[in-house]
Amino acid sequence: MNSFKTLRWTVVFLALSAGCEPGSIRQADAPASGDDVQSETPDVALESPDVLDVSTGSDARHDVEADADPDLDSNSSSDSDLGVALDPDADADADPALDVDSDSSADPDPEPAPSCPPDNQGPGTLPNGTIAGELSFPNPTLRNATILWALSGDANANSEVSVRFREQGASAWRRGMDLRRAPANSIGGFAWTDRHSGSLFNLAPATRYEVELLLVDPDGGCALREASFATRPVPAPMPAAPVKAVTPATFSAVLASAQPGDIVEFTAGSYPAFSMSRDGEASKPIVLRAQAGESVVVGGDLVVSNRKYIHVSGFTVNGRIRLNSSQAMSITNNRVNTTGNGIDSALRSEDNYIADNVVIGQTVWAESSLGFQGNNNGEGILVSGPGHVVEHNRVSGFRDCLSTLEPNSGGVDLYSLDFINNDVSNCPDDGVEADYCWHNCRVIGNRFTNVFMMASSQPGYGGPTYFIRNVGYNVVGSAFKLHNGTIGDVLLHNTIVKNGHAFNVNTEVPYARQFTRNNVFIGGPGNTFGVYNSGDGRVIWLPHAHPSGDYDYDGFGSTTGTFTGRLGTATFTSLAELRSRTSEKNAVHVSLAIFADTIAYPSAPFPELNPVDLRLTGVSAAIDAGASIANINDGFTGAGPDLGAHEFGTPLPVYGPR
Ligand SMILES: [Ca+2]
Ligand SMILES: [Ca+2]
Ligand SMILES: [Ca+2]
Ligand SMILES: [Ca+2]
Repeated sequence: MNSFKTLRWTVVFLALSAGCEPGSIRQADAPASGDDVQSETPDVALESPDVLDVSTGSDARHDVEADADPDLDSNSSSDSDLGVALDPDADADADPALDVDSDSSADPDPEPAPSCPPDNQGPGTLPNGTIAGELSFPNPTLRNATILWALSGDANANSEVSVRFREQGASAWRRGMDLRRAPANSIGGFAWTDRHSGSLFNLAPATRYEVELLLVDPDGGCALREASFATRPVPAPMPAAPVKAVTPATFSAVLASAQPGDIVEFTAGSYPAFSMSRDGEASKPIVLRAQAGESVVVGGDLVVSNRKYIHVSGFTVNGRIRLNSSQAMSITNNRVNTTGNGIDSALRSEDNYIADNVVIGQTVWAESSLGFQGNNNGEGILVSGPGHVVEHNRVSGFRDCLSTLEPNSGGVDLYSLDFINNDVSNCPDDGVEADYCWHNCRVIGNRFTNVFMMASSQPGYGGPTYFIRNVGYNVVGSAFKLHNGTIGDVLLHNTIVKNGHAFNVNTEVPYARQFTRNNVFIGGPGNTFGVYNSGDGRVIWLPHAHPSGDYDYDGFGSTTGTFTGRLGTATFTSLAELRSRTSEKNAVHVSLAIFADTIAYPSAPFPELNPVDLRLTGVSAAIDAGASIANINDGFTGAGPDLGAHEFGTPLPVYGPR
């Protein structure tokens, strides 16, 4: 079978059983957090950092070969992986090259199941040992699944959970990304308990998966759990559903008597704002759709609040689509032109699917629009509650183009949320405001162009909050707004080209337990825009990064020609100093030349710039310089994963509507 995988699992197992830590484990102590959590916390003006000793940038690009991946899970198996479309139908479970002859009857079990070490069986002893608690999989989405595993003990937060999974009925297992340890803590009065948590990525919809999890604490405490969960299907009408055509004269009466399973097909014309009063059922949604190819315009809000199992597709809505307190809705292929919010789900909703819409607001990308107090308004797509999937939408012209809802406005249960492959532009506060995320918010494969903050996590409640394979071009403030004492953000394979500092966070409230790998951050000369200064082109400006953060394998550059910055208390003026003084032991120095296209530095962020293609050229410091991460970059080519959002040779994702 897959000897590589067996070896990896065994090595991890042995390392854990020997009390060695295969990964970078940090102490748990998160900072005491301020209580400044509030709705739309104003952004402090980007400070002018103390002047660092800026050396002449003398760093040659480092030797890529020196970055041979030390991870235990380095291989190049063909697992279907996140955002790498090399071989989308392949996974390790079906890899013929690795399976040849390995399943002969003479073989013992080719993939020994994980088990607890002989000297570490069962619960540990408090305070530092671990006692495993309840395991759950809340609100699986179409393609990703959340794992929550409660625990007690482990006061030193060094227990680890490794994961393997497979489709039910498949013979071989795949490795998942290790869960993230979220120590008990609180921010702004919101408290959470000790847990391991994480996601399985890039699953198939409507599929049941088996999972095995092994928790090992070197202080004592081991638990092995097996479980299963099923992903949700892509919403679809009932087979052989009756189709009821309506006109502006008849639609109201038809909607009022609609039955579960009905397809109400709106013929061409102008319709007034309306509100739906009937519910569908799980296998019998009520489908409201525009006749194919016809212009069906709703002259105001289309309201499906307090409803279940309603599909809304193909409309032009001159107003909002409102779905407060809704469940299992499908909002697809609509065009929303709005002066306020776009697709608006205030109050707790659950398991909604919002895809392939074009959502256009009135906010202009201009210097005077920047920030919370800028001349901007509206949220393009706003969600509250768990399990929502927001994918392949095109959203432009809002204060926050994609957003969760703040707790003081009714935001609650913000977990298991997917924001995937959206095309987002002209957002003078946040491209995506993933604030107050409880855990497992997943911002994956989006394209952000012309944004003040690309992605806000203000705060994350322990995480993980995943930001994976996003691209940001013409970011003015910060790519990642890690404010309000956020804890547990996971930044993997993002590519950022921004004005000013490359990777910066402008708050004096420490941010803790961040985990970064394989990102590209490129900045350059900055300036003052409105009341904000974008920074003077340091490659890292994270002076309040808590020591629990784990930053490594990232690529940095600045068109200033210097390589300076600060990570926590450590300052540096060269790549060598960055590597020697911080956790970025495997950082590389990159520049705009890593991209295949000629990418202009966004020196003048206004007016809006066009999206760019940030795929790599074949030879650069970014190629093969990344760390291997199971279920994230398994399908890489060459000697290792490439830095940034796109493995070399892969097509661009479809950003926006399909
Ligand atoms: Ca422990
Ligand atoms: Ca918002
Ligand atoms: Ca915001
Ligand atoms: Ca590679």
